[in-house]
Amino acid sequence: MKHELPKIFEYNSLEPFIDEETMRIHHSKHHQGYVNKLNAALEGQKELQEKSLEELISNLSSVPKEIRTAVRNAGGGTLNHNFFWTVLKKDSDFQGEISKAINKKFGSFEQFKKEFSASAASLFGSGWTWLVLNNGELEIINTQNQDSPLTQKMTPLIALDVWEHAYYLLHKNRRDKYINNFWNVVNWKKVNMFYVDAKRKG
Ligand code: MN3
Repeated sequence: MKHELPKIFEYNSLEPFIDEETMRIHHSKHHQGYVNKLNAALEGQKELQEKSLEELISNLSSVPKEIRTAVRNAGGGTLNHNFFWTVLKKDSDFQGEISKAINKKFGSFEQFKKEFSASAASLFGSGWTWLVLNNGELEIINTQNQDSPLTQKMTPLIALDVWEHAYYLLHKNRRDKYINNFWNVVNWKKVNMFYVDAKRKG
């Protein structure tokens, strides 16, 4: 089975916080590129093609060495973007169990945003900033390149793509402006769903 680029929301629906042109290129070129490279890497690998991408990325050591790096990069790139789009939405209020858990863990919503933003700003090179559930605890982590928290047995709840391609068209080198805007497009309803789900599974 081939992996496919998921259909997502209208490219202009996160304006003015994330612009239409960035969304178009990010989804239809960058994300599509990862999907294509993943399918190319899995060519002829019947058994691996049957597995879900989550399964592959959670167990990279079970992927044959010759294609492990390709699966890690292109598979991670595919999965990370699949996830990223689902936690983006305008006008979503900080809500639910996740809001209580964040307030408890970080002291306040403002403090959480401050720590997450600082983590994203400090990431050197290309990568992602995440809010994850790690052994039942909320944690902010960075991953390099297209590495996924799943590989480290952590469950992603929020993702922020801090590759330059995610903000350069609108903000040029100003990653801080992109990070500030991000807080206007977090889909808290979805994040809460992922949190409740992960908690239930333990
Ligand atoms: Mn990206």
